[in-house]
Amino acid sequence: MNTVYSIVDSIRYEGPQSSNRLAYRWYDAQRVVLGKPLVEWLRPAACYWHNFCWAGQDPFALGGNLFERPWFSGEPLAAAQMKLDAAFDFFQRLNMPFWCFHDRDVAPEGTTLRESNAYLDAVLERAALKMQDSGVQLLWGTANLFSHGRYMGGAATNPDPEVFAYAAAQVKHVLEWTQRLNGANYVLWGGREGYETLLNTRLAAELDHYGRFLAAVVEHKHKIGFKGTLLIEPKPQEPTKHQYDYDSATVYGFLKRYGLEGEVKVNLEVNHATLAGHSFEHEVATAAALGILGSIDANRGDEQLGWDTDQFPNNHVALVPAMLEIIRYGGLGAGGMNFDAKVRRQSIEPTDQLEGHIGGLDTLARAFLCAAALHESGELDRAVDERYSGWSGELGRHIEAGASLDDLASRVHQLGLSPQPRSGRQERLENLVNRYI
Ligand code: XUL
Ligand code: CO
Repeated sequence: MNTVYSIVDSIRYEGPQSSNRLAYRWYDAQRVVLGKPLVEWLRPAACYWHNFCWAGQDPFALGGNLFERPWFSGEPLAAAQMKLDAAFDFFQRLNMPFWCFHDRDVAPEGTTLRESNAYLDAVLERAALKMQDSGVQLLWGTANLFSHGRYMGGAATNPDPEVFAYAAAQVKHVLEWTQRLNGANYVLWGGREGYETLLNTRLAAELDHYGRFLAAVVEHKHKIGFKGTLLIEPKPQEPTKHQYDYDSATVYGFLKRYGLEGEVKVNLEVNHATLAGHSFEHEVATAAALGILGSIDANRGDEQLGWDTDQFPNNHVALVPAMLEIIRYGGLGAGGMNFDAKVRRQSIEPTDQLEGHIGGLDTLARAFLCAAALHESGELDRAVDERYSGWSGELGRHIEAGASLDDLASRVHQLGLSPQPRSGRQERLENLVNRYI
C-alpha cells in the first residue's frame, strides 16, 4: 500500500558510524543489555495525535492546514481510514513496536456519543486487523476529555454533572476498546481538571468528584477484567491555569486520599516535569520511591519558551540520570516510552516526522546504554552505599525499627555521639558519570 510515508524503506540499525539519515545509529532493538533486549527496556511508541492529526496550526495561524496530508480533507470516516493506513505504514517503517491514541484522534466526533462511538468502532475494527498484520502493539489508549467545548470547565471536575457523566461514558468505551486491542495501559491526562480562578471554583468538591471518577474507572477495569495498568499523566498547567495532577507527589497524595494508590500509577512526561519546576529525573525518582512509576512520555521543552513544546528528545546526556532511575527500578514493566513529540511547524514534509522519531529513539537508546554501563560498573552504587553505610549498623537499624526520642536522646548521651560533616562528593560523582557518556 502506498502512503505519504512510502518514500522511505524500513528504518534499520546501522551503528554509530553510519551517516545514513534514515537509519538508527544507537537503537539496536535486539541488543541484549542488562539481561534483556533494548526494545524490551524501552518499549518505544509513536503517538497518533502529533503525527497524523496536527496539521501545523499554532495560535497565530488562522484556519487551513499548513501540512498537506491526503486525510485532512474528504468524507470524515473515509479520511480516518486513510489516516489509519498511513499511521500503520509509519509505525512499520520505523519498526516502532507500540502505538498510542486518543479516541478523537483516530475517528471523527459525531453529533451524539452514540454516533461518535460508532465512528470509533468502525476505525478501531480495522486498527485491530492492522495490529494483527503488522505486529504493532498498543502501549495505551485514552479518551480525549479536553478538546470539545463541553469540557472547557473540566471533565470529572466540571461544575455540571452531565459533563461528568458524558466523560464517564466516553472513558468506558475507550477503556473497553483498549482492552480489546490488548493495550498494556490506559492513560488519563486531566488537561482541564483544574481551575482558572478560585472565584468560581469549589476546589474541595472538584477533588472529590475527580476521586469518584477515578474510582469508577478502577471499578470498571476490574469489572471487565482489563489487565493493563491505569495511569494518570501529571502536568502542572496548560491548558488550565492550575491542574490538580500537578506532579508525581501531588498525584500520589490524591491517590492516597481516595484509596487508589495501589490501583493507579503515573505516566511521566519530560516536558511536564520541567513545567512543574522539577528535573525529569526528580519526577522519575519520586514516582519510583512511591511505587507508582508506570510509563514515560518522551519529549523535551525549550528553556527559553517555557511552555509544552513537545519536541523530540535530542540530548542523551540530559536523559542518563532518569534512565539510571528506571534501571534501578527494574524497568517500566507494562509501561514504555511514548514519543509525545512533534516536529516543528516548518518541518512540513512526511520525512521530517520519520527523522524526528529516528533521532528521538536513538537519543533514548544512547542514554539507556550510558546509564546501563554506569550501573553495571557498580561505581556509583558503591559510593552511595558507602554514604548510607551507617544505616546498616546497629544504630541505623534501631532507628528504622522505630526508636523513640527518649531512647535516642539517652543513646547520644551514653555513647557520647558527636557526628562530624562528611563530603557528599558531588563533583567526584559528576566526573564519574561523565566517564560513561
Ligand atoms: C498533553 C499530553 C497529552 C497526553 C495524552 O500535554 O501530554 O497528549 O499525553 O492525553
Ligand atoms: Co503526554
